[in-house]
Amino acid sequence: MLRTSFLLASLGVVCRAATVNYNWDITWVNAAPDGYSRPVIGINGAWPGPKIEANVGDTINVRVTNRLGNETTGIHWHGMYQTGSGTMDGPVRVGQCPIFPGDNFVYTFTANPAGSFWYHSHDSGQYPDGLRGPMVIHDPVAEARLNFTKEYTMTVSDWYHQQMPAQVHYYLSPQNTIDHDGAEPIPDATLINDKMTETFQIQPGKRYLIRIISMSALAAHYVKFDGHQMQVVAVDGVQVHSAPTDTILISAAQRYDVIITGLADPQKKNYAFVASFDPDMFDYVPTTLNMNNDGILQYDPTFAKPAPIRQDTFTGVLDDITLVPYDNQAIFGTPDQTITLNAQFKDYAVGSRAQLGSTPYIGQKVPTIFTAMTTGSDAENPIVYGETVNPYVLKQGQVIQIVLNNIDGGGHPFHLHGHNFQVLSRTTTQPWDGNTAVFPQKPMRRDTVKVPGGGSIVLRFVANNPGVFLFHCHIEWHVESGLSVTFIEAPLQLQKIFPQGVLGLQRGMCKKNKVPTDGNCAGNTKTPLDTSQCVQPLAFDPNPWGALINPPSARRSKRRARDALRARSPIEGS
Ligand SMILES: *[C@@H]1O[C@H](CO)[C@@H](O)[C@H](O)[C@H]1NC(C)=O
Ligand SMILES: *[C@@H]1O[C@H](CO)[C@@H](O)[C@H](O)[C@H]1NC(C)=O
Ligand SMILES: [Cu+2]
Repeated sequence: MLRTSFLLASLGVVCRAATVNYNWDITWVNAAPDGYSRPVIGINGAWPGPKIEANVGDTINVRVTNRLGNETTGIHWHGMYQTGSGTMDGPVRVGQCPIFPGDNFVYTFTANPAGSFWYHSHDSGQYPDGLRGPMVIHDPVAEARLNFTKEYTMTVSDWYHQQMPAQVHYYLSPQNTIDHDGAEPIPDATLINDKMTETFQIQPGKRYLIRIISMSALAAHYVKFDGHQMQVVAVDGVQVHSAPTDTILISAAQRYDVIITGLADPQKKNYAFVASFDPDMFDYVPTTLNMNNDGILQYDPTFAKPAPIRQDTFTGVLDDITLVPYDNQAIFGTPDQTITLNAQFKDYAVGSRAQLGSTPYIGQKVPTIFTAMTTGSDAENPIVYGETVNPYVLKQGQVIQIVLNNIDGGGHPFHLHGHNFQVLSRTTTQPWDGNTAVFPQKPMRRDTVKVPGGGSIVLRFVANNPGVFLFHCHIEWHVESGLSVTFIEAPLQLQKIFPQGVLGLQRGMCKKNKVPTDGNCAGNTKTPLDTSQCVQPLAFDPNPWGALINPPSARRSKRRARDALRARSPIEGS
């Protein structure tokens, strides 16, 4: 209560905060969004799941009961800061133990910041099986300024016919290395709002806010509205000075809030819009794959249906790095700590794996946040977390700079939990050259940024949010193959601010399911620096899921430049 009022005061919000409650049973249901019926993970017997809506500063409670019977779960509230509520962030084995079948857990967190977000399972590559949905946190002041008549939510996603457990099993297997050079399964459809044709009602001269939210597992989408320019007003919950564009390219987990204005004279026509797959990450483009999902801006149902937008290449695509935040926040000063990360894929006997830190990410026996909470002053020593979680300890209040070089040929969207970050530089063909003179003075901020194939990105943020936060590629396949590192942010402060009651609840749930919650990565409370019993690097589970249903036939990989780049010598870390 005290914490909430303090937060509201610091946000300058005058209206009183409400509590928004959701009660979710996570269940299997059948759905056929593209005409192909399959089991999907629904909420309260329905799919797609509900949209979460609240005002900034509200308390959101979501009681999640796992009624799947045969899978664990855990839900991440993508983009929420989770200040002082670290075990509510959701990633399993990082911020909590899994919610086992039959168990329930109440996520309680403050709706902060405002903007367009989404929720999704953060357990075992599960969200592409349907457990994801939009989340909108309203800021009445910002929305009044934008002066729109109505808002629409527009989720874009890729969709698979096969279930994730079998696909992840195949993707990580040596067979996939042989068949496809470790390539990702190609989706079967692209969805807008979890269906094939979405219609937005539009009136001449009126302004509409469209919250474009990518819930993709793999593919980025080009989004374009025929005859209507977009004004980009926010990215990933960060308001920006309005910027016009004809086309956006939205990667997995990113969000763009755009204003479109109804034409004064629509000339007795309705207008098409499209979400079109960017094939960058596709091993090949199947001839049967419909790359487009067509929507309609409808002025009048009696006007003719528009011809769909069909483009092989999209031009006039917004470069997000040119955006300027509405609050004009200045570039954070000289970094106190620079973390250099190289994103790369390697083939092992068990199959292809990815790594961002010193090893492919593999979760430890003790969820990382519990190690941070229970190892006293040793929590500041990265050793206690286990090498396989790629732990980086951040000091309270320091300016952290991330330099990420992408050794892979594909573009990857990197996401930081618990923060948004300033984006200072992006190169498309080479590692960062160290030139800080080109950094913008009021850099764009967001929480998920695309790093081009073979290129680099430089980010800064302030370690002002004690907690345990993942930094990872948001392509779900790459999460499973290990493209993650863990930031343990101000662990001693975390130990002080974290509510013991909440910790107790979590502990109870873990203990019941025999997940240790105390001590180092192996649950060693006596000698936390002894990590010999922890999961060691390259301890891959070669068979994380069951057998594959209908394995894709072997075909020659048409892998792009990735092979060539992989052969290139790795860039030295700092
Ligand atoms: C769990 O059960 C559902 C519903 O019967 C099924 O479709 C799914 O494949 C099962 N998952 C696993 C991992 O066995
Ligand atoms: C708000 O938008 C409407 C168009 O929908 C416009 O007519 C009006 O002038 C705008 N108001 C302000 C204060 O900008
Ligand atoms: Cu990736």
